[in-house]
Amino acid sequence: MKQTLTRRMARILAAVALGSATAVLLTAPAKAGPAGANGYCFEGELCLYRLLAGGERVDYYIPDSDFTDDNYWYLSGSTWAQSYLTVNNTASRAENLDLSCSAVLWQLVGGSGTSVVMYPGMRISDMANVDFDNKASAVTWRCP
Ligand SMILES: [Ca+2]
Ligand SMILES: [Ca+2]
Repeated sequence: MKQTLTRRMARILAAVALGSATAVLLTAPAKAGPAGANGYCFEGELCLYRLLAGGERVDYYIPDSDFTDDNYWYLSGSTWAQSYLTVNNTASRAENLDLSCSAVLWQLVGGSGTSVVMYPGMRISDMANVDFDNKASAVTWRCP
């Protein structure tokens, strides 16, 4: 329970940090990518993949209502670098590496339309199996 609350607080703090960062960056060039994304997929994150095997990926730790301003990361040598490829409507594989919260993928920007609930630790090796290939446009989280 404590861990869950701590995690939820971390999400809230990250969202607040994102809000202030956005305000500061209003006059600067937009930097594509969800808050905290770096191409590395760690516990607590939702990892989306563009292809069924290998290829580009992107990691989400907090809610993101719009994938159109998020870019994938690709393996450059031994490190992940930002790709020009946009996440919106292109993800074909997904892993929820959060072991206590469910990630909900949404068909439409803003978090509406059809959705797919990814329970803690759940992996979908082919989003076509749940009729969601190249559809994801937003993510929210449900924590116990
Ligand atoms: Ca976004
Ligand atoms: Ca979509």
